[in-house]
Amino acid sequence: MSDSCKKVYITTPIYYVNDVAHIGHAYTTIIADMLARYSRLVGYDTYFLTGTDEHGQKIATSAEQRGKSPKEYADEVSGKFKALWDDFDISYDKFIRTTDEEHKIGVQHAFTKMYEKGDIYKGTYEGNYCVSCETFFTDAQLIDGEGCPDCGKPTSMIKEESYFFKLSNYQEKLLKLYEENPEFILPKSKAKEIINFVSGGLNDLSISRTSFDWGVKLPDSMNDDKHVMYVWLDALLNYITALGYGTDEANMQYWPAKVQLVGKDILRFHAIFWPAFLMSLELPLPDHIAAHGWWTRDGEKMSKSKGNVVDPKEVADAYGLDAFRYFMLREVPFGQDGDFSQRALMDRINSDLGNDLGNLLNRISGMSGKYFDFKITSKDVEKYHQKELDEVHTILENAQPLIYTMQINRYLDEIWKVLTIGNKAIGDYEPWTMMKEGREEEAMALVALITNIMAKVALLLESVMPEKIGKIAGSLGIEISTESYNKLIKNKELLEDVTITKIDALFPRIEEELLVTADIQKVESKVEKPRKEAQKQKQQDQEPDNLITIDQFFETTLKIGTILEAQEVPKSKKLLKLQVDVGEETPRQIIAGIKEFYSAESLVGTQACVVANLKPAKLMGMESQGMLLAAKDENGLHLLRPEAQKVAGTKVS
Ligand code: ME8
Repeated sequence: MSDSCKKVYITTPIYYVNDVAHIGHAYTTIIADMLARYSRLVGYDTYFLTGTDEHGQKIATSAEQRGKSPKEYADEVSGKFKALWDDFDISYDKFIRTTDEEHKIGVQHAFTKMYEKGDIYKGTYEGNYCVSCETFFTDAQLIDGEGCPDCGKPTSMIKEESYFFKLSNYQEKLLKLYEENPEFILPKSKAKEIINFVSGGLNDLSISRTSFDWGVKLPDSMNDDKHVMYVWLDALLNYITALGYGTDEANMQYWPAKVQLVGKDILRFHAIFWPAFLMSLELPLPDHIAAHGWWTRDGEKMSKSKGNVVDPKEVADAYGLDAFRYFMLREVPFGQDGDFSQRALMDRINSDLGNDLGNLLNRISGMSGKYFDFKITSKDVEKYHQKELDEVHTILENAQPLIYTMQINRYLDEIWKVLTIGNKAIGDYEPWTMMKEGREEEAMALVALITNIMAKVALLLESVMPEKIGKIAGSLGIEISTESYNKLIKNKELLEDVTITKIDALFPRIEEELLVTADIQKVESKVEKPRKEAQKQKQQDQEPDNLITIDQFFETTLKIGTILEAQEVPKSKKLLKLQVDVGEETPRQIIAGIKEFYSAESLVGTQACVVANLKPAKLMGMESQGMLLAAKDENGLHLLRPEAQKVAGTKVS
């Protein structure tokens, strides 16, 4: 097949709408975007899918806690994901929502096919269910007889009528798949745990629920409207319903997917259930299920309740979107976990992007302007620099296959080797000496070599940093296009004559950490405790005792909370027991000494300002997970409240 008609389909997981996007979600989406952009550049007919996963008990419960219908709530959060990806210029071709009508029809169509094939039967399920992971577990899998082995939260025993998918029928076929396609699961190191799991035997999979109704109904032909589909069956099928499976199937020509990106948390669903469903539907299987590692803060999982979530938009706004993209793709080998730190990001910006890349472009415009009135010709490059050119072409040729096998950090390492060749050549050949000695032809060949290196590198970095590379291309007077790729990369040709345009520094040096939100500072103060403490000490030495720095102020996380419930604490004159929504998965219990001033009923539905990062304390044997701010004088005690209603969890600063 010629490259131009080769189809490449790239997918991200569809994200649950019970949470806002954090850098983990951004990471998956940025990798997928990079693959899609590279595929388009190479000339492949590319389709890139992302979207949101909106059904299931977890979403229904989150919506209820916020007093919204599931659809209203899903619309709101799905809209935020989409807006973020648009803001990040993510080049998706379709943003699917599992509440889309076509998706539901497609899922019902798939159910019917599997049923007709004899892969679905009706039975009864009894087991330990984790709502958070929307998964059943056997007794043996539970932690301490109760906890979910994936997320640690308590499971509950559920017994219900259910439809089952005959997963057990697919054990041998799956093992054969892994054996015959050693790159089906990437990185390969992750395949072992899947193979072990499948070799241990597969139970049939419960694929419907009767205990709630926020899901896709079974097809009418089943005549059974008590059931909705299991959210993972519904969700996984998005990868084909987005292409019109069961409705308008024109885009099914993109199936099978080239790479399906997932986080390691959901590899099992994608490497076991998903291929089994596809086999049942008699559809071809994706080339790669690629599972990346986990981003943590200070070695801990990010979560709202820990207050250590990194907001990707804040990072991109502070440091630049392209620098953030580069950092995520370069910093951590695909498949391994990474810890987010502003220091590491700044180092990448100052060193790799500022010194190696940005500076080389400066040198090109500086030399071309000073010696050649910005006009560069490549005509003598081969005469003087064949060796360097050969080296560059070999590196770039060998680097590209690393992309689809998800060795993206190695791909970037290789490209940086090429930049090093360029930077080194300037030092080795000293064009200023050449010019002094009247060796103009040689100096031109050298500047042209560097310009060609920059152009080739720009083409191969466009998928990583589209905006900045657009600027480099503008400066070199080239276009980032498949035509340029074919000429400069594939056919290893050189640039036509070009005129260089001087541009502002692409990656100005960053000396100071730029993020100052409470959450980030809080975590950073743990990560870089010694440095911060020294700083604090220095400030304290210089300042009167009763003043604090803004850093110290931000150590306290203040949020607006909505009081959902209030009860008197028996035998206590002062205490009320409150359930307060501070925008987290579950409300916080706060024991507040305000009974003399407020009745329990008068508080329900009102808002107050909450100190959200206090260590939990016990009051009369009950845990208090925060504190309400209040002011007391001779007129009594009054809670501090926002002047107008705010979304629960809104930060106070
Ligand atoms: O699992 N580090 O959705 P989800 C890296 N709806 N990546 C992370 C991350 C972290 N700390 N946290 C999340 C679901 N991710 C299902 C998927 S697909 C048919 C259904 C990324 O919103 C990572 O890609 O919980 C992970 O797999 C995904 O977000 C989970 O998103």
